Amino acid sequence: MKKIFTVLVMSVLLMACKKVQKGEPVHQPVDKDATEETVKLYNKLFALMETGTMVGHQDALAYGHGWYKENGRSDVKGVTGDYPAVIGWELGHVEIGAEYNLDSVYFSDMKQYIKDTYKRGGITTASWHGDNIVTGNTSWDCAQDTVVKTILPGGSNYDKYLTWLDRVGDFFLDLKDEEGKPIPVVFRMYHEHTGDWFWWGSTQCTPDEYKQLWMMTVDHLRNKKSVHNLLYAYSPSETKDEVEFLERYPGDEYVDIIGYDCYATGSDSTAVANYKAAMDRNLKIVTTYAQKSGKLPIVGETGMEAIPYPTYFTEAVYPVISQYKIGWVLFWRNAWEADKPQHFYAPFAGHTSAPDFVNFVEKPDVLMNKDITEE
Ligand code: BMA
Repeated sequence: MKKIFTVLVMSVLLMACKKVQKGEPVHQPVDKDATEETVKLYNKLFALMETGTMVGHQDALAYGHGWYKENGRSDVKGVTGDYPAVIGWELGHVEIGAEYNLDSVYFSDMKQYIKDTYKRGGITTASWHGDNIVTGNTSWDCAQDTVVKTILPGGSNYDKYLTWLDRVGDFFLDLKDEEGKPIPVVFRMYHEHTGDWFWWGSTQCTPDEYKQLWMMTVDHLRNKKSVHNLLYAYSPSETKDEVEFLERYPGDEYVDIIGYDCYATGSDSTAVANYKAAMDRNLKIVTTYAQKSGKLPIVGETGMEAIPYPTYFTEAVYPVISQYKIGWVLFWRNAWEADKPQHFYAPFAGHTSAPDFVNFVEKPDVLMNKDITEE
């Protein structure tokens, strides 16, 4: 409640500082026809950022460590008693018309989870590991490097790719609240593109081709498909400086939210020190550019696989993120698959890092679902 009050006060102050007319939003998404709820969400994100950083978790409601599809369950909730404020979803395979995504989450269930989240006052973000349209393999297939070129206007896969974008657009258009209004979502597409492991990555296309891919996607979704419930998030993997961060940036007219993906590799104090340094450097890059451009800074994806360092959250994450104003930090998924027992990034009940995670979410400037809703 205290946090909500602060959010309200900060929103009022923000409006006053910028001398806006009553009713005029301070922050306008790049889609000039964005729905009222989308504009509202964008402004809410800026206001919330003044009070703290929201906790996000990928696929939080669909499954977790050792379970799949249990109504109302979430590993984060099992540990802390509350849902994460931000929930991430993965659209991979929606483009080919599949019933479920590449991690076996049915799109029909995903739509319901997104509706539930919105009703609860939570925030939804979506990533998209779309298939390689040339080979029909996954997004990690980098066997040859002309995929993006074939997708761009004039390319051999251009028409087919538009049908893929249509399916992505249809998914977003289908997200409606109880009154039938479109639910606003943050679309974090073509992510980690400064790395070289996706078909849209740094060795697979030129900076210009990447920018064209991004702009073509936004233009198609908003102009041709009339999808107006999206905020667009740009999230490379970690970069060394602003020049690298912006090398493939499609421009301020095409991006609402900027962030980066950064993981801790290893399990000891050296791993933690390296991670903290990388997080600090990248937070500086995104918050500095966010200030200049008026965008919202976030951490698109992060985590330490299997959390072998029991105080990772309060020792590695919190001391760094608390130095900056950012919208959220999203921890990657807790795999349900039996063959991936070590693939988890948030604790589940009984894990050695669970008490530390509780301490983390109890910090006054770390926000969970209850901290951003009115109840
Ligand atoms: C990766 C891993 C994969 C998963 C993919 C898309 O980082 O978690 O197991 O399929 O993301 O969610």
